[in-house]
Amino acid sequence: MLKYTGNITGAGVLLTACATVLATGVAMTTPLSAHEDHGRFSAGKPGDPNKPARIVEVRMFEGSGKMGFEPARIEVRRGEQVRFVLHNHGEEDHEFILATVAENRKHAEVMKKHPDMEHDDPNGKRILPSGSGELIWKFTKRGEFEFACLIPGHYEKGMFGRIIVK
Ligand SMILES: [Cu+2]
Repeated sequence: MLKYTGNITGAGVLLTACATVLATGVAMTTPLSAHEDHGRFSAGKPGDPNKPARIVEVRMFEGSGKMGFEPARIEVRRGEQVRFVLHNHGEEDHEFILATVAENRKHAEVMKKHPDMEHDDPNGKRILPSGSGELIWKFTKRGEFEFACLIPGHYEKGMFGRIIVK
């Protein structure tokens, strides 16, 4: 068991299907206790489906040159577990990847080189057109995080949103 007794800097490592994405340069100033972080996910940890969760419905859409999520800003409390219910209202695949802004931007660059990469990870899901899916997450750290679709071209068209953990 790793134990962090002080602040860590640049230790948020996102391990997904593309393990090449490192969160170097991501400064985290929140002290972490031993059970809150295993160094794997920056935005908290995978949720427990057997525990209560607040349900947040998120719509994915596209149209008139834009793509996005509705809502694009979600506030949660530290320690809160959220069941994201994702609905793809578009005609293309979309993804919901939960990480820091810096991680998602790096991850998006990797996706440009590997456009056929698909995600089905604790912090990321791909949803087919007219499909839906769920992602349960426990937010263990205060701060600002991001959910984004990293399919090439989608992020640039506005497909990202913020999660504020208070
Ligand atoms: Cu998308």
